[in-house]
Amino acid sequence: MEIATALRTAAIVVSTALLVPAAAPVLPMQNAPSRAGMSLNGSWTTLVDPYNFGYLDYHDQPYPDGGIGANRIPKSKSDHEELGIPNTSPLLNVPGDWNTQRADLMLYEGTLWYKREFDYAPRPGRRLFLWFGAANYQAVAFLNGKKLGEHQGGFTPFQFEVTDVVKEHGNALIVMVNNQRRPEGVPATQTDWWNYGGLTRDVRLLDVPQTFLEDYSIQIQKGAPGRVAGWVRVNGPQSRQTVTVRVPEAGASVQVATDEQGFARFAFPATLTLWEPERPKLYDVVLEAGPDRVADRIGFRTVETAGQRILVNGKPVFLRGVSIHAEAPFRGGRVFSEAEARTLLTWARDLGCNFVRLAHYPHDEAMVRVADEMGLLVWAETPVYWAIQWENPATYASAERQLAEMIARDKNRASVILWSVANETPLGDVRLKFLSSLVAKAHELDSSRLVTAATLTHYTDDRTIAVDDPLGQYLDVLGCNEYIGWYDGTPDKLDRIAWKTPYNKPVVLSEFGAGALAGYHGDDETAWTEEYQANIYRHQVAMFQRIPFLQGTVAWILMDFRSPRRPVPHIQDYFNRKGLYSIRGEKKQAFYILRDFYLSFKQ
Ligand code: GCB
Repeated sequence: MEIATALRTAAIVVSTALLVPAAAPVLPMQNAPSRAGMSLNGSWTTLVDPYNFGYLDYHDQPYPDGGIGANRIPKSKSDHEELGIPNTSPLLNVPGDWNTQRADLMLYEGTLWYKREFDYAPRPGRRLFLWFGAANYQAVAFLNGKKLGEHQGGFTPFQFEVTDVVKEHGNALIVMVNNQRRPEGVPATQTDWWNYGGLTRDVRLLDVPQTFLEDYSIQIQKGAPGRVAGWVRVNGPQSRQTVTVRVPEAGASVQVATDEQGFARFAFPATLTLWEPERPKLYDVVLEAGPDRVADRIGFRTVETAGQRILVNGKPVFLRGVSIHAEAPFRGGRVFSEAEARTLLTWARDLGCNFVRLAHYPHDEAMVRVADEMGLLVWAETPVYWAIQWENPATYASAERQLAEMIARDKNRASVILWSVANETPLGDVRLKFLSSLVAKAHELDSSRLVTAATLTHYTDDRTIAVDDPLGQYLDVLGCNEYIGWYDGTPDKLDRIAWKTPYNKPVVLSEFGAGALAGYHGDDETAWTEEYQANIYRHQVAMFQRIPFLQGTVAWILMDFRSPRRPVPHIQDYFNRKGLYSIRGEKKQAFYILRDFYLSFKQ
C-alpha cells in the first residue's frame, strides 16, 4: 500500500517535472526576424505521443538522455529502436498548428515531436541561435542529441544558443511540443478559443557576430518631444562597445559607450514627424556596434492619460475598436503569416477602426508591425484569462514571464499603446494581489505605455452598471466587458442602462457583441440571425453615446473563430459566431451599424 502511494506520488512529481522548466531561458533578441541566418520553416517529420512515451519511461521517469530528443539512430538492420522519429514519419508544416493540418489532430491535446535536419556552415567568429516565434504550450528543444532548454507559454518567442552545437552537415533538430491544458497554466483549462498546438510561428537559425546588439528600446523621450531616448544592450565578450544609433531621414544620431554589462542609455535631439493613426510615419532606425548592424522601422509618438481621457501626441482620441483573435481568415487555424495579419487588419480598417484589441494573448509579431504601418492603435494582452490559480507562485511566475516576453518583443512598436494584464477575472484578494503585481511589473518594464485589463462590471441597481473593479486603482485605463442584449437581457435593456465609475480614469468598453451565423436571416427577435445581431449593435451604439466618460468601444469580434465551447449544431459548429465577418470574409449586417458609428467620428 505504502509503496503504491509512493509510486503515485513519484508519478505526480515526474509529470509536473515534465511541465515545469527548471530555469527560464534568457529573453530572445530584439527584432529577430530581421537577423541573418536561415529559415527552418517547411516540412518537419513528426510523431504523435499521447503518453509522453518519448520523454518518460515505463515508470514515468524522464529518460536521462532526453528519450526521443537524444536522436538515437538504429545501429543495424536488426536494431528495433522505437525511441525515434524515422524519416518516413508523417510530415507537418512549420509554422502551423497541428490541429488544422490533419483531421485526426483537430482535437489533439498532448505531446507531438517534431524533427528536421539541416546543414549550415558556421562562420568563424559568429554565434548561432535557434529562435522560435512561438510554440504552444510547452517546448523542449534538442539539437544533435543535446538538450538545449525548455520554454513555457504559447504565444511569445524564445531562443537557445547553439554556437557550439551546430555542425556543417546533418544537424538533427528535435522539438517536443506539448499543448495539454493544465490547471496551473496561463491560460488554465477553460478558454473560449481553440487550443491550437505545435510550432505555430516561424523557426529560424540566427547568425550574429560574437558581440551583438541583443536588445534596444527607442522612443520619444517622455515629457520632451523633439528628443529620442532609449537604451541598448550588447551581448558578448566585448561588452564595452561604442554603439551608434541613427535616424538617417531625420539626420539625427548618437554614439554611446556600453558598460561592463553591455548596457548604455542614450538621448538625442531629432525633429520628427510623429506617428499617429491618420499619418503612421515610420522611420528607418539603424543601430551599429562593431561588426553588428540592425535596422528597424520605428514610429515616434506619446501616449498618456489626462483625467478620463486618452491622449496620443497630446490630443484626445476615442478608440474606435474591434477585438481580433489570431484565427486565420478563410482557412482557419492559427495565424502565422504577414499576409493573414494584413487581411485581418485591413478588415478592421474597413470597419472604420483606429484601434484593435489583440485578444487574448500576444499575436504574431507581424500583426503589430503591420499595425505600425497601417496606423492602427493596439491593445496587446497576456493570456491571464478567466480563472487561473491565483495562489500558485508558479502560475504567477508564468504570467509575469509571458508579460515580460510580450513587452520585450513589442516595446518598439508605436502602434502598441496599451498592455493588458488580464481578461474577465473573478474578484478576490489573491487575484488583486496577483494582478496588481503584474500591473507594477508592466509599469516597471515600460513606463511609456498605459496598462489596462478587461474587467467585469456589476449592477448597483437594475438600471445602473458600475465600473469599479478594485484593480482600477492600479490601472491607467479601465477596460470592461459587457454583453447587454445577449447574455444579459434583451436588446431593449440597452436603452435603460446608465453607467458610472468612481475612477477619474479613462474607461473603454473592451467587449460587447452578439452571435449570428452569416447568411442566416429572420426578424430581429430571432436568435443567431444577422438581424438579431444588428439590432443589438443598434442599441449598443445608442447606449455608447449616453456614457459621458467613455473613451473607446471594442466590438467582440472581428471574425468568427473556432472554440470548443461553442457546439450548437448547424449554427456554431464549434465556432464562436460573434464575428462581424464570417471566416469567409462575408460582412454581417452588424458590420454596417458599427461602421456607420465609427465613420461618424470622422465628420
Ligand atoms: C467574453 C470573453 C471572450 C469570449 C466572449 C464570448 O467575455 O472575454 O473571450 O469569447 O465573452 O463570446 O462569450
